[in-house]
Amino acid sequence: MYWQEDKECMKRDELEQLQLERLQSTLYRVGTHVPFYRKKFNEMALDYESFASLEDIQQLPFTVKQDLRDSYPYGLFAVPLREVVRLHSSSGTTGQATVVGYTKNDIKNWSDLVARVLCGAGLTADDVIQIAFGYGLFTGGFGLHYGAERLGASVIPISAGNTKRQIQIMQDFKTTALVCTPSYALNIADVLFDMGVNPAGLSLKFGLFGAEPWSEAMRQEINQKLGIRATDNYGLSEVMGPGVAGECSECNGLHISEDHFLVEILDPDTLEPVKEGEVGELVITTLTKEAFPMIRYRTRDLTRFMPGDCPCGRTGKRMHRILGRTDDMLIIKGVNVFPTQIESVLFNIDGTKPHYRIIVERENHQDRATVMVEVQESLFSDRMSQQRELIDTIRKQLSSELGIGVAVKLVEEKTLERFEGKGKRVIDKRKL
Ligand code: DLL
Repeated sequence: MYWQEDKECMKRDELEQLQLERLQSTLYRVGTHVPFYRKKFNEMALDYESFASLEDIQQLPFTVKQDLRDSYPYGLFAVPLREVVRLHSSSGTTGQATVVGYTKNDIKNWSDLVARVLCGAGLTADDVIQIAFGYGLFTGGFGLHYGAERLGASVIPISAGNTKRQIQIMQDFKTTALVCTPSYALNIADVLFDMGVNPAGLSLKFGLFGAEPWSEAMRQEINQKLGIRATDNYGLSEVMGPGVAGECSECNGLHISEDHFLVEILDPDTLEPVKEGEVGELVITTLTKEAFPMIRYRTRDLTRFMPGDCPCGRTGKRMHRILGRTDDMLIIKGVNVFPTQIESVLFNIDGTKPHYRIIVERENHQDRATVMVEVQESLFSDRMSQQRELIDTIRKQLSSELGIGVAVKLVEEKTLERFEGKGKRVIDKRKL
């Protein structure tokens, strides 16, 4: 049930003591080995050696994506390259790519932390895990792979894409757990249906999905279509990759591996901690990373801490599934809108399919948002009035959820592009 019970179920005071010790050694590591942090600490006349409490973290400077770009490729590494055994890179869809590195020990910790997530979701050495994340510079494939091997499961390193083959392998190899993005899981479920494969005939029991935001409604859709229990797991290359946090089988928030990551939730404007339980930006400080330690990395991901204890017995803080990113947040007609809000509404309306796009344009200084959503084939051959009724229902529900009016366009099934990795559902054509 636990991968490392002694760490996952630590008493709070013991955990905080461990965090403090690890924070002190991380600060020493970066203060002596990373010129970027040394300079910052000097400029602030920061005496990190006198750090006596975790609260002192609030004195520390932040690190942002641009700092990683400015230090490209190896400027933020805290060890010489000969100690680095692995390099990964984030794709850099916006701007220059960034590079992250791992020592042997980092890889060991990473494997353990991913094994924790897998174990928490209910997987054991008896499982056959199909890893349909891209293998390569993206941390998803290799990260999950090493964790799954660490667990002792049988790993199928199929990588992303070639969906029909995924299904063939799933049938032949009797895959019990599918690991990929939630978008790709939906894509696989649709192809399964098109191929006439009954999911009940598969051995699939678990789905471990992450790497992009998804809604509770999308989870239900995937669970039902694939006949599995899907759990969410979170991570980012800058602080490690997958394995930072994951849901256990209670599906009641993501358990954060706090013995390796110090997490804060801050108001993205004031950079002060939010009030208890409020939504804010997740900021992460690594506590054990050797090659690439990060101090107060601003993830841009929005979440909140979940109240209460989890019946599973893990004691670390839990975070709510990611609600969106500060940079994914659309401001339409001055109102903040997250794509996952739109997704939740669409998934709960009969007749629509779980495939949509959000298009935002600006005309005569006015924002206009259009939601394109695929609908059941039968609706297109049906009376126009039925289509109009559906458009009306979607429009009303969206405007009550979002507080703004949006246009709705129904499109035929399979007209919108499908995803094999992270989905891209927002097209913002405004030149802001
Ligand atoms: O996506 C690491 C990962 C791989 C996590 C596989 C889980 C599974 P990056 O490519 O650096 O790393 O992207 C990190 O993806 O800041 C979030 O915005 C988003 N993200 C990751 N996991 C989740 C999740 C990997 N479970 C960025 N829910 C992060 C929502 C997620 N967003």
